[in-house]
Amino acid sequence: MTALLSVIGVPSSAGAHHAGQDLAPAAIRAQGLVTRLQSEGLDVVDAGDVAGEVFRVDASGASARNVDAVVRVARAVADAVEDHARSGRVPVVIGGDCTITIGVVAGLQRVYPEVRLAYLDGDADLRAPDASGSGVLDASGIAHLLGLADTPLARIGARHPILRDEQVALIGYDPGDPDSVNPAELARRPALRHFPYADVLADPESVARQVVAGLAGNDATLVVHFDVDAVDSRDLPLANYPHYATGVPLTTAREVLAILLGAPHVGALVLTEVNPTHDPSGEQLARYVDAVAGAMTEGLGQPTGRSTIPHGAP
Ligand SMILES: [Mn+2]
Repeated sequence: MTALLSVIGVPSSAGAHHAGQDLAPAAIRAQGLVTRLQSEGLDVVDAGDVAGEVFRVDASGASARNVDAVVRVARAVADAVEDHARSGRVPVVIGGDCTITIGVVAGLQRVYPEVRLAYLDGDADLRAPDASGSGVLDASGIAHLLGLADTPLARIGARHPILRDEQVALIGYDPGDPDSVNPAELARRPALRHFPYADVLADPESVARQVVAGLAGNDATLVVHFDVDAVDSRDLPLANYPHYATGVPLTTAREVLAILLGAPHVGALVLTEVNPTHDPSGEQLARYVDAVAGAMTEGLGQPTGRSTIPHGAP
């Protein structure tokens, strides 16, 4: 059987630098993602949106800005993801800022015993929000998942830390961004697989296959996260926070995504950081939807080789 997909929108910019990403689920649907996947023969239902949040300036001086709203959205995502996964479906979660991926992982962990994360993103997101100075939670997802950041967002799962180093692969990050990655932290974490964008540019297929070989299999359930800022903004200026002259072309991101989505058991796909206000004509969004839908058709349209019905659920 092929994967049974549930599209879940998360109209939230709570954890971002400013509003805009809250508009992405509607904009991506308007570009025809769901009907395109159905026309490719995939079994897709549109499950609608969870309750989102629009960015507001947090003038409290908190080091983790808007954390209450971010946590509320992440918990709602976890509940929706759990429901659909228990029905044997693969949630396709359309964000929304990157903090929603924490909710996706936490929700799947209620259903599957071993959840792992392939994080295709222009950022390593390894800094705690207070260390970066901005307090923007959106740029600290991996730090929260691995327990390097300890805000209420790190405690939404049944486990703490939510993931261990060996359950995560960073793909396509900019190693030169001091707000996102500390080389010493990576050096202290040899089990954390990491492939900066230059590695992906040099051999995207090899990187993607190494990630699949390292994370998938042995009853692991893979979450695939795709932040559009993994793509060089010169090619596709859709990312909420632009990344110029780093990252990879859209065609390369599509190639990597297709291989990741072809892994033995993909439990969820998360699409983040699209800000449709950057593209009033929808021309760039159409390219994005074409790439994502193409990768999903290649990766998820293949027979899974195993049932997606959860087993060993608590
Ligand atoms: Mn990013």
